[in-house]
Amino acid sequence: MATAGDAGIRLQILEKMILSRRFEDQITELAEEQGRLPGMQILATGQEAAVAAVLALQDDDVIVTNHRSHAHILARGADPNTLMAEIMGKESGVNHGKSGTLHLIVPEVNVLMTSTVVGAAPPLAAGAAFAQQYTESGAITAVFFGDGAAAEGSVHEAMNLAGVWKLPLLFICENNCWAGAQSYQEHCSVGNIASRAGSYGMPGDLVNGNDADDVLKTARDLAARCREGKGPALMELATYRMHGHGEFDKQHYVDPEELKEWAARDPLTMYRKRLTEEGVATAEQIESMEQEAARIVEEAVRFAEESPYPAPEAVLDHVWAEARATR
Ligand SMILES: Cc1ncc(C[n+]2csc(CCOP(=O)(O)OP(=O)(O)O)c2C)c(N)n1
Repeated sequence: MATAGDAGIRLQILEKMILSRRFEDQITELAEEQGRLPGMQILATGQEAAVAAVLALQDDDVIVTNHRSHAHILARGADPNTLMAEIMGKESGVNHGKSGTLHLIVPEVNVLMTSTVVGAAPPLAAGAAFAQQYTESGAITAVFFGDGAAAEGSVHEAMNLAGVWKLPLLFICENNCWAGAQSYQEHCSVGNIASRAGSYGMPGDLVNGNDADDVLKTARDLAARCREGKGPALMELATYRMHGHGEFDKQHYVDPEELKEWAARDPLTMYRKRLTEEGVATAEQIESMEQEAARIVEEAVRFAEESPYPAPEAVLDHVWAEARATR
């Protein structure tokens, strides 16, 4: 569990959780105002404790993630202005307005890929981890994916190969109980996904995915193991998706009691309370984090709204990698 020496990182986790919630609440507001936000928005509201897994990593580690990625990317330290501009499809966005929210790439902070192609991230992450192993870089890769993705063949292939080659790859399954409109029980044959790890020769830990301290501890332990050359590991965060699949989805298929139960275990409320009770953060400190997050998000929206859309003639720019001569 967290120790007295962890105060600094726990404050950073809380700060990033607050920023992520504010950022996504803003997206929810914009999505409801017709015309201010193009395309589909998929949010990680309720899953913010995953931020602790990102902060357990080193700066040179790589992350690969799926369509529910804003919290991961903000925790990694990406610029909220260019992230919001990308989500709004603007030229000043991290990918020049070409990716939108679903396929973000932020190489400056080692976010190799975000993809909504379900199950696409783990095989690519295995490639990144292989490169790290081959070049003896000492870095590792962490890949985030959902419980729905855990049922895809590509994820099992990536786990098998990572196990065989002992890749420095940390698999992080955010089991938020839903895949689109399908519940976990409807698409998964086992009680928990972590138990599958043994089939691929790696450890698998199931953690309370709404408890940032549990997430931090397990991510630190498993990342250290990957870094020591002991091969991959899997952690499953038992959490819940508080919004629909996208902002268009009003969750008519979800039992309101279930939503209420999970709302009572809101990771942000719990962490704020715990850090205050333990004397790690004062109420004033938390209030100032909230104000700072509101200021950052307001500035990001202003920056994005004032930025132009990409010119029509630039439609093919930045879409393909430039060919590089290798010899
Ligand atoms: C290969 C593929 N199949 C189906 C879809 C449609 N789809 C998009 S997200 C999603 C659900 C994914 O669920 P999960 O992996 O649990 O992630 P979550 O959205 O719950 O975070 C589906 C079926 C897709 N994008 N790609």
